[in-house]
Amino acid sequence: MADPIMSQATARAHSNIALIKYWGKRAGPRNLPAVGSISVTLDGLYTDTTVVFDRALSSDTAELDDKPADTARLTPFLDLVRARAGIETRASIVSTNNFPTGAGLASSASGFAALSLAATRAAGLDLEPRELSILARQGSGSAARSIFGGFAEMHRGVLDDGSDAFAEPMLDADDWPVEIVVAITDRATKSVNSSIGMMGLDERSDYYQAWVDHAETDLASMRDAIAARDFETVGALTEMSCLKLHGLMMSTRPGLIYWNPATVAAMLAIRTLRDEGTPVYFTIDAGPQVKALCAPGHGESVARALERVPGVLETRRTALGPAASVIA
Ligand code: 2P0
Repeated sequence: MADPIMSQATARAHSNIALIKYWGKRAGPRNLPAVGSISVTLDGLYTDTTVVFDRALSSDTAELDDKPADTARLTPFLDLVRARAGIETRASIVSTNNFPTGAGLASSASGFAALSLAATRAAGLDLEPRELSILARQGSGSAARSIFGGFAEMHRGVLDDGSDAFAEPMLDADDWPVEIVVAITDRATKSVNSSIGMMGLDERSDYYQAWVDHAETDLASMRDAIAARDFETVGALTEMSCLKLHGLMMSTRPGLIYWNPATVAAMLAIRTLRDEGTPVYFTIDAGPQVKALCAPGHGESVARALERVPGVLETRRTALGPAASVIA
């Protein structure tokens, strides 16, 4: 289309948490994952992003939570959208998270999913969810999953052009209303972001090939367990994928430790709750927060228990959330 003087759109995308984790990239320039992943999208954690393409701008600008943000990762991403729309106009991006940014709560997932939707709509494009997921992946691997609500699976794909590396919906949020409780143990931005943490793993970790080799088996088991609504198996696979991920991180030169003492205390508290009969399992991403996966109806009691764990600053309880959507 011809570049309009100004065009804008606002989108909301929800954060997601992987049950079967993504970590590591295939060779190539398009942010291709080395392994598939399976996630749940969260109702209570989201990013709202407004993109304005404005011919008065000489470069892209960005603001996150009312502060200027670096455009180094954003301009190449907007260039993908501009190329697709056949426009050259620069854009302003204004984004807000309703949760701490960069602290292991998947802000890049909700952020790049919201940006993908807002930027394409503002540029006059109306992409199918799969195309949007492929685009979002190029911003951040986990963002490909936040295009969808409920349970979603990200495919690693095999093609160099990334056209088969996208996420797909598995179950809607209402199909199986499991709950998530996030125990926040530190609000600071993490020291090693995920993209850097997972760079060059084949050279940096002796465990990496084993991680890649076992991914398909874990994904297949998780697919079956979700289809059967088998909470205990979903939970056990989730906890094991988390521990394998952190084993891989710790084995990476230089060893990456994202946990603090409260992280470990919360993990152990969740295991104690389980021993006492509460259906709950933990997972942890590239940060110190602990996410408790709770069977339907158990979120409140788990939140109360985690609030009593020394070092847990606060908890957030959330249901599963919807797909990314345009809100203005
Ligand atoms: C996941 N994480 O599956 C895993 C588990 C964190 C731990 O995906 O380089 O920000 O932008 O593709 O998506 C975080 O990594 O990395 C992530 P990039 P991303 O959720």
